[in-house]
This record gives sequence, structure tokens and C-alpha cells, in this order.
Amino acid sequence: MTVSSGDKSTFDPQSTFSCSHEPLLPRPDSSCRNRMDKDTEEHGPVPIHWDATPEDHGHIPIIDFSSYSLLKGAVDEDELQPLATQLVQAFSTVGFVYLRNHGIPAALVSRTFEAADKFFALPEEVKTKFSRPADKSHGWVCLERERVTMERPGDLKEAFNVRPPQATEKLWPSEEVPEFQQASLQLYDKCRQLSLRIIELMARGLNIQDVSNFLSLHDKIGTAANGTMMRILHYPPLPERVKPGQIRCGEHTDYGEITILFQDAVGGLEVQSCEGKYVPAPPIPDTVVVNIGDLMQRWTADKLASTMHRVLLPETEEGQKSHRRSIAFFVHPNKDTTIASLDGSNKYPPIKAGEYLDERLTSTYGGRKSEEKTVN
Ligand SMILES: O=C(O)CCC(=O)C(=O)O
Repeated sequence: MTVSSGDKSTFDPQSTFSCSHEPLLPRPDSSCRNRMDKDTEEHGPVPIHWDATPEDHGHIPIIDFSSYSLLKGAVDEDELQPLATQLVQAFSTVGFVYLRNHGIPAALVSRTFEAADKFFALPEEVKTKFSRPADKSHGWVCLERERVTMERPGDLKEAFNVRPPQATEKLWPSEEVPEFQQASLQLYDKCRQLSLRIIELMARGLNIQDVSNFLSLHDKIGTAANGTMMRILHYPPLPERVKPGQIRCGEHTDYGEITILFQDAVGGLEVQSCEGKYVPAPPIPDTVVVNIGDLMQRWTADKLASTMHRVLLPETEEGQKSHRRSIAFFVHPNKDTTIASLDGSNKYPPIKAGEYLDERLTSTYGGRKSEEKTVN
């Protein structure tokens, strides 16, 4: 039997919607060790190595996505189930995977990185013209403006957030870097397509009865009715003075459903293991990293794991002089989706996806929604 990609959504870069910044909250109480034990009882041993040495990325599985690559229009449904099972096993333990053969063209990713390099190299006063307005998510966010953990000073990073429905012409550097807008929007749309395939597989792996209906809860990505955002990140060479405790990106979990991450060759990303130890998640050529966010952990009543991660400062002199770049695509269900425990357990009370984000903001900042925080 053949099935389509399930990609029925429309992409409308012209429509508008309001900002939804999401602060960090402590993750729900569910250690990955517990999840692994439960999984082992129910499904047999999980083939993941937890005693990875720091040089090893062995705790994060590399999954071959070729049976559902974006380069495939129609696929054999029988091929999808093993992939779905692998994905859900990884997401229910470490919460992170590398995907190989995903089908997003490497040339498009390079073009976006190169255009972003040109943007980030512009003088501060030029970049300021494209600053993210207080009432939007789209636009430039300057160095140290955000911190993802309150325990550390501002992150040593700058970013350009891409939220198509909020992107007015004035918020693109069209004269300075003419190719930036087109490359960013093309990559946004490829990430949207890939995320729908990943979500479809997660639904299959979780044995959700109506997979098409579950997918349809994501059909407004790229419009005002959905909070999905792409964020292009630049970590510049270290300044002469680094504040105590300051790193490139502080310890945090992501807030949404899943995140797709492209990283350049520089490295620095670390992911927390079950033992609480941070282990490198090094760049692996031609792969993307995909991880679970807090909303998906809640939706699955803690079956899937939203895992802490961070980006450290480079240790070597050469590394300290290096620029690091990454692109994160933070996926959310449509704002009007009711997030009720998918296993029927009512572990967490039902909440609308849009309200969930607002609630996270209010509980952390007492309603100060304009506070500058990361928006993942
Ligand atoms: O730059 C990276 O590799 C990770 C970025 C990240 O974790 C985030 O922006 O939430």
C-alpha cells in the first residue's frame, strides 16, 4: 500500500499572527532512567548506550530516514513502521536523534548559513534596523539579549528569528543581503515538510488511532494560527571578557513539540544523559538533530522525553576564535489544538497549545510577556 506524505497544509508567508515567546520552566518530573526501565519492561531492551564517553555521541542514535525522506513522494507503508518504532524508542529515552537521509538539500542549508553570515557580519547599527519588535517574534535578536536559564548571564549568541506571518518587508535585510529572505523561507518550508513526516511517524510509533487527524493539527504551520518558528543562530568568537558562568547557550529544554537542528562543523552542543551528565552531540555531516520539547512530553504523559541541552564555550584557543552557526526549527501544533494526554491517562489537565505557551510565560515571569527570553 502506498501513502502520501500527509503534507496537506498550506504555507502562507503573507498572513499575520501574534508573538508567542516561551520561557524556560523546569521539565516535568520524569527521569529518562524511569522511562527507559518502563520501556524495557514493556518492549524489551532499548538499544541505546548510556555509558557514552565524552568523545562519543553513542547515547544519541543515528537513524536512517531514507524510507520517508523528503525526496520520496509516495512510500510503502510497511517501510514506515520500523522507522516509527525506532524514532519513538529514541524519543522515549534520550529524547534526541540524528536523522540521516532526511532529504533537505544540503545546498539550501549552506545558502541559508552563508546569507546569515553576511547578515551577522553587518555593523550593529545596520542590524538594529531589523531588530525583533516587542510585539513580534520575527527579526534580529542581539548578542547577550537572551538567557535560557536564569542562573547564567546572557547567552553569547545573536539570532535572526524567522516567523513568516510576522515578517513585514521592513524586517528583511533585502538591500544588504538580497538572498537572505528567499533562502530562509525556502528552508522554513522544507523544515515544515520534514517535521510533518517526523510527526506522522511519531503518531504511528505511539499507536495513535487517527494519524491523519493528528497530522491535521499541524496544518497551519507558517500561518498566524501556529507558533512554529525558525531561528538562525550565530555564536561569535569569544569576547576578551566572558562573565562568570556565561556560555554560548545555557541549559534548557525546548518548549514546543519537536525541534529540528542544523549545526555547522564547529560543535559545542551537549545533551544531558540519564545520569545527569552532559555528553557532546557533535555535528555529523549530512544529518539533522531532532529532539522532543516540553509540550510533546506533556502531550504523551511523559512517554517522550524533553531533554536538557546547552552549548558550551570552546576550550581551545582556535575554538575560542571560531564562529559557530546553527539553525533551529521549533515546531508547535496549531494554537487551537487541545493538548490532552494521548494515552487517555489525564496525567496533565487538557490545555490549548496556545494557552500552554501563555501559561508558561505567566508562571515564570508573572505575566511579563515582553521579557526577553529565548522563544523555543
Ligand atoms: O545552537 C545549538 O546547537 C542549540 C541551540 C538551542 O538549543 C536552542 O536555541 O534552543
